[in-house]
Amino acid sequence: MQQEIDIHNENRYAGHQKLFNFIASDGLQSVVADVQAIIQKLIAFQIAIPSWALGTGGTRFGRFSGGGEPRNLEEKIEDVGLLHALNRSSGAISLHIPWDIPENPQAISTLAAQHQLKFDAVNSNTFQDQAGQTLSYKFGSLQHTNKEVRKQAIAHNIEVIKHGIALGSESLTVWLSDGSCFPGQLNFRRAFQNTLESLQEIYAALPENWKIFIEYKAFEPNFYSMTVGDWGQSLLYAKKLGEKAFTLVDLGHHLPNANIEQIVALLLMEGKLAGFHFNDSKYGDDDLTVGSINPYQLFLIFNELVEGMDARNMNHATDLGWMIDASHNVKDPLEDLLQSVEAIMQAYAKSLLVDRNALENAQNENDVVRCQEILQAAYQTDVRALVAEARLRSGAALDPLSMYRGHKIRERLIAKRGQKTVATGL
Ligand SMILES: [Mn+2]
Repeated sequence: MQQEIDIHNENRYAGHQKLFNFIASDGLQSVVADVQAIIQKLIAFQIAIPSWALGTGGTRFGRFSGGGEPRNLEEKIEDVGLLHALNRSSGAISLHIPWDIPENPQAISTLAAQHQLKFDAVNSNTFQDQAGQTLSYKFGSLQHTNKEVRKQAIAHNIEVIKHGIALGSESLTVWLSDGSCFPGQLNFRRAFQNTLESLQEIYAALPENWKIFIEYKAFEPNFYSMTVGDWGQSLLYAKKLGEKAFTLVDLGHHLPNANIEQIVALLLMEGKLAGFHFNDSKYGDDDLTVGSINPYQLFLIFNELVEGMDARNMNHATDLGWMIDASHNVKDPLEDLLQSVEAIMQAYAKSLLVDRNALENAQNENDVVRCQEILQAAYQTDVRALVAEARLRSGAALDPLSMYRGHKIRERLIAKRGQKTVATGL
């Protein structure tokens, strides 16, 4: 693969060089920026890929499989390895248990290391019943009125932690579908208390260096109440649990028009922001390609992230967990993930261009017009050549998507795996 990438880059080098020289010399005049420092930050930035995004997603109406989807955990790791070889920005995979139970952790670790991949957060699943499961999660898991169901869900989460330890993962993400569909169904206070007590037992099982991420979601699959429905509820749990507990923000898990950038700024200020599930949406939890609907919002979120992390002297690349959580039914999942990673890198690069001192001065002077000009000068800068230069320097392809298509990678996967394949969990 590396040889093919080198040829691809040689063929595109002259064109890229022209664009990069322009942005490095003239293109950034409207903003204050240290080009070399930005490129180093872009090279260091890695976005984890979830194991469930590698197959074509579906809706409750149906699923239209693509060909050559990964059939098992090994092939999922190969797919992420492929993405990482193309962009050098996808250096981690996030596993979902029980969809991806590593039967042989040693072999799985070795395979991941061959692709230079790390294991990001492990994800538990108490939102569906598995074959042979004793008790049902139909009416919730950690919140359940029946203590035996809660115990089963707690045991599952502890099991997930054990799988994670075996692979070198260092965090557990808990997303609960718990809630109620109709008024009167649930005593909110009791549901919260049950959930908190259950989380406390899971928290007690965390290794010393681990974190637990509490992901919230406004609605679906429950449509009247969600027991971890918004960032306030998640923060309550995280604060009550202790210093290893954090809030995880999934962009699609808000009500329409929520000011996510403000939520992010305040969680960071409180030291309780764990990380991100990136996606985009027009209506709800649409799970669309990152940056496909509202790239300006994505930039504004990154603007708050960079400002907030710098204020706390945090390492952009390692102090928060960055992950894509998207899936849908009309694109090649690998092409979609390449687009998502590119959108994230561009938003991050633009946020690094914001003239922080000028913005602070303008804010202090209440010069609203100037504030907007400063933000938009960064946002409107074409940073594609900067991101491509970071890829070039890290050994990735200048244009990952065209390389993926030009080398007929999907066709090769179909030839190897077959036309009709279904990824576990889908
Ligand atoms: Mn998510």
